[in-house]
Amino acid sequence: MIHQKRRKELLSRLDDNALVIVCTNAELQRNADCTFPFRPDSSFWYLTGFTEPDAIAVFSKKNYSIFLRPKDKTKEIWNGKRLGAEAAPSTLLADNAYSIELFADQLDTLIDDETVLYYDNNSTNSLHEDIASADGIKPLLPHLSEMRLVKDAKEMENMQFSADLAVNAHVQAMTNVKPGMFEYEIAALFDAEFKRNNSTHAYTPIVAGGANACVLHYIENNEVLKDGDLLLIDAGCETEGYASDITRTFPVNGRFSEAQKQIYSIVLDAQKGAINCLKPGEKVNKAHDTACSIISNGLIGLGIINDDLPLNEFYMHNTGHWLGLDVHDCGQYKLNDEHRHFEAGMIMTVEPGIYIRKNDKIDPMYWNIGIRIEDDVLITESGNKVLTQSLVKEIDDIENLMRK
Ligand SMILES: [Mn+2]
Repeated sequence: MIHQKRRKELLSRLDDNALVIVCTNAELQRNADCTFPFRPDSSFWYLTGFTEPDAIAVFSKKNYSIFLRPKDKTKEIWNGKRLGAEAAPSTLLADNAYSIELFADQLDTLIDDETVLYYDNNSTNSLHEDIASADGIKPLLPHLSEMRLVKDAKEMENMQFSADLAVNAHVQAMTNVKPGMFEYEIAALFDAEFKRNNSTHAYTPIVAGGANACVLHYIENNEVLKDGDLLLIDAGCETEGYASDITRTFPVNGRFSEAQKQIYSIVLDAQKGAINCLKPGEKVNKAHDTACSIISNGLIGLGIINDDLPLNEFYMHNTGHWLGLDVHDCGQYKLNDEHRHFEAGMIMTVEPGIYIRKNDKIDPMYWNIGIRIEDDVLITESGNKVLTQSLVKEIDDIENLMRK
C-alpha cells in the first residue's frame, strides 16, 4: 500500500499526462558464472516494493504496468522463485503485468501524443535503449528525490533500526579490539552482527588502523592493529534497504595519548557544533561552515595550521550528506543556486574529521593521526534527533567502555 501511495504522490507532482518509467538493475557478474548478491535500484524499490532483478515499472494516473522476468521452471529450480506475470498484479497492486521481453512492443501502446515521459537513464538494465529513443523525455529524479529526501514514519523506523544495528556492531569493535589483531578481524564483527539480523553492509566498511585512517576510502582492511595507534571505523548497515553510516575513532589499546586527545577533542567539538546547526529553517551548509571554523581554530591553536599548511591539508571532505535508501542519498543541496533549508523528516550525516599525514613541518607526535566522528541525524519539528546517539563518543566514555 505504501508503494501505491508513493506512486500517486509522485504523479501529483508531475504533468497531468505524465508516464513514469522506472527500471531496476540487472544482476551483475562477479566472475565466471557467479554474480554479486543482488540489490534492487533504490528508486524502483521505493516505488514498487519489488526486489527481483530485470524489471520495469510503467505508471500514469490511468494505469500501472509492471514488466518482469517470466516464470521458468528450470531457472527457478537453480536460482530461486520468480513472481511472474500471472501473480504480479495482485502482489504488486498493478493493473497489468507482462514478461520483460515484451517491453519494447508494449511501450508503444502505453505512449500517445499527449504523453509526457519521465525517465532517468541510470540503470544497468539493457532495455533503456528502447526508452531513450522516445522523444521529449523529462528527468524524473528531481521530483522523486524531493520525495525520498523527506522520510515517512515507516522509513524513520527502518532508519532507526539500521542505526541501532550499526551502533551494536561499533560497540563490539570497541570492546573486542586488542593490539596485534588484524583490521579484518574487527571487520568480521560487523559482518556477523549485520548478517545475524538479516541485514548487510550499506557500503564497504573502512577499518583503518594508524596511518591507514589518513586514506579516506581505505577498504583493504588487512593490516595489523598496533599498540599506541588509533583505529578509525566507518561502517554502516543496510536493513530493508535503509542505510546507517557511522564513524568512530578510538585507541587500539583503550587509552588515548595526549596528542590523540588534543586532535580528537577538536573533531568532537566540530561535530557537536555542526549537529546543532541541523534544525528546520537552517541552511544546509551551515553545519560544514561551523565544523570548518572550529577545526581551523583548533589546529591554529596547536600550531598545525599556518600560512604553508591550510585547513584543506587536514580536512578535505564535506561535513555531511543525505542518508536514506542510498548511503549518499538523492536530494538537492541547493535550490535555484541557493543552499536550501532543512525540513523535518530529512536525515543527514555529520562527519567532520582531521587527517595528519607525516610532515616534517609538524611535530611528529601528531603524525598519522586520522580521526573522524560521524552520526546520523534526523531533522525534527523542534530541532533534531541523533539516531546514533547511543554510541559513545566522549573520550572518557570510550575509555570506560573499552576498559570493561
Ligand atoms: Mn558518511
